[in-house]
Amino acid sequence: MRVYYSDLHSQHNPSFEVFDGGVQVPYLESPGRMQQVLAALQGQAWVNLFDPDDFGLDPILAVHRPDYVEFLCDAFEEWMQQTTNYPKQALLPATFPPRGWSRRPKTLLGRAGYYMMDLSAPILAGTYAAALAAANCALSGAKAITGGERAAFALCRPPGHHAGKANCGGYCYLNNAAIAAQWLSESAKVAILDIDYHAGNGTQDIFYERGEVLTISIHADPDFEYPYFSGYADETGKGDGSGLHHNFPLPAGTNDSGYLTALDEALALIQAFQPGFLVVSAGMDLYVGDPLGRFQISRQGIQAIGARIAGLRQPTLIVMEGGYDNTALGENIAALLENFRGSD
Ligand code: SP5
Ligand code: ZN
Repeated sequence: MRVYYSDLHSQHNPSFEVFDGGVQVPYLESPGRMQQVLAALQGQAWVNLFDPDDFGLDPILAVHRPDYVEFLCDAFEEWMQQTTNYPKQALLPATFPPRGWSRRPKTLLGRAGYYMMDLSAPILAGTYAAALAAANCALSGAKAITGGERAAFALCRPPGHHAGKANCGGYCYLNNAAIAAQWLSESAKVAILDIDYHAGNGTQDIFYERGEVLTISIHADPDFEYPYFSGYADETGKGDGSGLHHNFPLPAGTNDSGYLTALDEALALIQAFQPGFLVVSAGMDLYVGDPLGRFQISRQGIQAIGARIAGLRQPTLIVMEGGYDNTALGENIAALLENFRGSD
């Protein structure tokens, strides 16, 4: 299987994040995550590692608003040019607009508040380059499956599924899976299946009113879990996208059998849609040991999830999203991918 990976992610290395209650903790979405996955995959005879190709900005601008991409590109340099009476590390605002305030301010901190949904996507010197490289990994994997590969894995960091048309948040800046899916949709219908523990609010936002891409997310119920404001069962698409988005909110403590029941329903929807390509947003924070998750999915459960998705027999791009139990992350990804090996 072709695996796409770029070292550029390591330049994006925030030192802290803010948990609920205002507690600062070390940033969970760390460069070390990739080392764990690489270590596990390099031990597999069926894995071939590649650098991504550069697809330029067009496929990114097909899902993200141009003013947002320009902000991501320029923000850190602008931040460095500002004079402050406090130390400047990452660009991270502390003021956010209430509902209904749609004005886009001129000041950098105003724009940062406008484009960020929370405090977990700070912008550092290497953030934009890392986000671009991750998007190129997803696009390169997409290109591989249009070329006849049975499956490809995009080892993306930073992750993407919380990034919407014009927002970052939840460790995400550019929506790698959405960018790849939109690119693939020029050749055939596409389905995105998001198995990250958290609702894929960014992917939902991007495709909500679009007809070419079916989007499905299985996740912790936003009634108790981040991202709180999106991912409910009654959000099913609008306009051209009407009926083409499905959320499966699940309770805390969901185990393998509960999860696989929801997954089977999701797979039936994909089968009925008859896509030409499948994109999987693969967050491993559904694993029982995850520090951010409250599901009870075992390693065997993850392997079963992979086997059932592979059973659709669609050309499949698997895109790395979350997963924060670093000691288990690599083996979890290997278990997920195992059933997508080609017929060699
Ligand atoms: C890509 C991805 O998985 N992003 C997830 C971002 C989640 N951020 C919210 C963190 C909420 C922290 N709750 C503390 C629970 C500690 N047991
Ligand atoms: Zn997640």
